[in-house]
Amino acid sequence: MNEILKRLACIGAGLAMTCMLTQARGELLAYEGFDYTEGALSGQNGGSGFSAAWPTAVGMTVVADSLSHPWIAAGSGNSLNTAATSQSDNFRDFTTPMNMGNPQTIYVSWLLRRTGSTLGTSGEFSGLILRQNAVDGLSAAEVAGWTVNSNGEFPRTQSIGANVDGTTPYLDDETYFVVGKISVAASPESDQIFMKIYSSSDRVDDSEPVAWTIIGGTEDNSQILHSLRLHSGNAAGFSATFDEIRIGTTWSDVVAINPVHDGDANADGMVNLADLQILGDNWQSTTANWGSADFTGDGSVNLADLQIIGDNWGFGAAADISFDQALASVSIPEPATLTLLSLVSLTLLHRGMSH
Ligand SMILES: [Ca+2]
Ligand SMILES: [Ca+2]
Ligand SMILES: [Ca+2]
Repeated sequence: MNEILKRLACIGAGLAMTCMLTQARGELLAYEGFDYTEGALSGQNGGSGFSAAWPTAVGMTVVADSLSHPWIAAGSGNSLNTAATSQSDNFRDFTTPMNMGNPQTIYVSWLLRRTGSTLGTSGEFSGLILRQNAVDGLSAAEVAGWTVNSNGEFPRTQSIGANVDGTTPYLDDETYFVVGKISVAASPESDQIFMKIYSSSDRVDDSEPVAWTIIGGTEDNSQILHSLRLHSGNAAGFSATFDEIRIGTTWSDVVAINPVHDGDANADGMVNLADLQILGDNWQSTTANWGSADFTGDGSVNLADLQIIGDNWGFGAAADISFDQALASVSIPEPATLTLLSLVSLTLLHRGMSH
């Protein structure tokens, strides 16, 4: 289908926005959604961009269901769990090695969920690494890694000669969407690695953010990426689950946004009392994220966020009570209650109240 026909079809289907997003996305260099039967990963051969099946490895098991994140389009198949009495480790070659010898940027993303870790305990790492194989006279090299530091909880960027750790640990039983970037500049020794981590409460950026969770040091990463390595530690009771691995050359290649509706703090598809209660619980917080009712993305929960709930009140299901009834019933700490009630009396929220 040519582009004009495709656009007409999209508009005809009432899916213009979806189609535009699809058109804006480039081609993935590799994808692994673990769309395999449950059981050992060894010998499974799917996804795209890989030259052969997963090799034999200990402790790598395909488990039921994909991981999911509220802001990311649903994945396919199952997911990969790593738990072993010795380190879980596996490598899979790309069909076409990625040459980082020229100005080039590679993005990766995946979903990660860790279980059974204890702060400060070693052996609880879990990482995704792009590596140069020892072929054609090249030395094996771990070119770019997005892993967990030796304490087992803090995210880490790993590149040629430099590790940089983040300051906020991964939490157990939380599904994170992780985006990594490795950028090779035209000038030698100024290549850089980046890492952005979104908890299930964070709004995922639909375009590349200025602020990253970790920005690595500068070094020379001009290498050839032949393979993907997944690994995970062997601490007792610890396991990591990986899913929906994407590798591409742009942010939008690897970030397939599925936006949560404005005002829907708990991402359940409705804007109602539960969301307003979350806003009340976090009123005037300055360290908030989407899941704590900061819909504007400025880190603060204030009138602008309340206005967004009001504007979207009742989305997804018929509201059981009006917005003004909801405001009166929700528990919001003093003096916020008075502030809110006075705002209501000023009818600043008239759009929401009319529902
Ligand atoms: Ca999957
Ligand atoms: Ca909701
Ligand atoms: Ca805000």
